[in-house]
Amino acid sequence: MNEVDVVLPCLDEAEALPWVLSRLPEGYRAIVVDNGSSDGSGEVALRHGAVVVRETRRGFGAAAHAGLLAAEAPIVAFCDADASMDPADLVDVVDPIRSGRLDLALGRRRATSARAWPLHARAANGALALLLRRATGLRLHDLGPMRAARRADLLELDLRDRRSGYPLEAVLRAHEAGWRIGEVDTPYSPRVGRSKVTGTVRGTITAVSDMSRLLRA
Ligand SMILES: Nc1nc2c(ncn2[C@@H]2O[C@H](COP(=O)(O)OP(=O)(O)O)[C@@H](O)[C@H]2O)c(=O)[nH]1
Ligand SMILES: [Mg+2]
Repeated sequence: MNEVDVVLPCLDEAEALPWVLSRLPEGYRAIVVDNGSSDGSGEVALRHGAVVVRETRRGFGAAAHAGLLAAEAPIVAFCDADASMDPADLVDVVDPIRSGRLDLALGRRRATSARAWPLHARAANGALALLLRRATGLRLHDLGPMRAARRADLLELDLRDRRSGYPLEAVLRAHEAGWRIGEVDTPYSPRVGRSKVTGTVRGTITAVSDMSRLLRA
């Protein structure tokens, strides 16, 4: 069996997928969760060797969670499918889980160019990370999508958010459950194709409101 299953939420990423799927480390299996793409992403993913899960309910969390439910490996990692992050870097994120040093490892995005991370998205993310630090005392700087944990642990968190709050809810619930949580620096580059979340004003507002609601609760 593979040691790591990698969940890749995907909404219209046909252009990015061939590179993304070529970058998976040895022993890692890709699970692309196609969330109603209209650009043939699912077929591209199949052609490039990924397991494809179709999730009809829209939303980043719906896709991420469907991927988790489909995973079978002892460790599950998450990564975007837009080529903004390199799946090869997952090795560094998975390492503290393999060694048992952490229960949840988060990739802290480090922009490789100014274009990688739009200013409004970076500011919103920074503000949410500050609120998260205040709420939990955790020394975290990013609510990025690249992460890893043991599959059985993740299932036990029983996450409910199915939109943009999913990554934050995971950190909050993990903290409540007493998990050891830490960050690993990961390069962040300009995506291929058009952004669905923070590249748009509407997507950013949804993300910030989903996340603020969780922090208030
Ligand atoms: N399945 C699914 N994936 C999504 C959805 N929205 C975004 N994604 C994927 O989640 C990842 C992050 O989205 P992206 O548009 O890059 O957001 P950004 O990084 O904030 O600009 C990409 O792999 C998208 O294809 C969605 O509603 N459903
Ligand atoms: Mg992106």
